[in-house]
Amino acid sequence: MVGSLVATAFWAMVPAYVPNNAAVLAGGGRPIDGGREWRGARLLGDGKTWRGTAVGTAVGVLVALGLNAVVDPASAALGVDLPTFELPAAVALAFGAMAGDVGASFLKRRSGRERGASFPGLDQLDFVVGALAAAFLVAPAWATSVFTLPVLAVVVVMTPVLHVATNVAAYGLGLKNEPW
Ligand code: CTP
Ligand code: K
Ligand code: MG
Repeated sequence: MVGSLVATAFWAMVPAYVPNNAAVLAGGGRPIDGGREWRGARLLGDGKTWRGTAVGTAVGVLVALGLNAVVDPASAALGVDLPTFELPAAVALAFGAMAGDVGASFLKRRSGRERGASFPGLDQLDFVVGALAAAFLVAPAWATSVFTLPVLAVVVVMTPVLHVATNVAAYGLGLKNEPW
């Protein structure tokens, strides 16, 4: 029961988990805010680039399509009815995750935090809020059937744990400048 909830929650969120990590690898180039400032601080900062956002979104969508290709054997192996990603849902999860992260940077700059500064809570859940909001907006029937209340509860508890673990690993591997 709990195992199948965790499996469903993880599977359904993979297209939202992948983009931020892909952006770390792909980042660089022109910042989205073009260097502009607002009220004495950068609008978003150099950590939010067009390339990172585009590549992150694309990789998230491709991963969702890859999961679709193996949904039957994966469901059979786990004994869980895992969801197939409708294309609009896949795009919403991936782009929503990136947009949530961009929104968080906007809030970080408004609160005087420099690029790379941590904002506990926001750092771990910004992309979850963005991905889920976009999925429920763009593909409401799909999102409602996949993200039931128990699945949402698992997502909210599991994501920060996974996020902290991946970022510490990425920092350890020298891929990220900070362990958050
Ligand atoms: N990145 C990017 N575009 C994005 C998100 C991330 O290019 N939309 C890349 C940047 O190289 C960024 C790195 O991934 O520095 C790590 O992402 P993140 O931790 O979100 O950015 P920070 O540099 O910490 O900046 P901020 O304080 O604004 O979060
Ligand atoms: K971030
Ligand atoms: Mg950071």
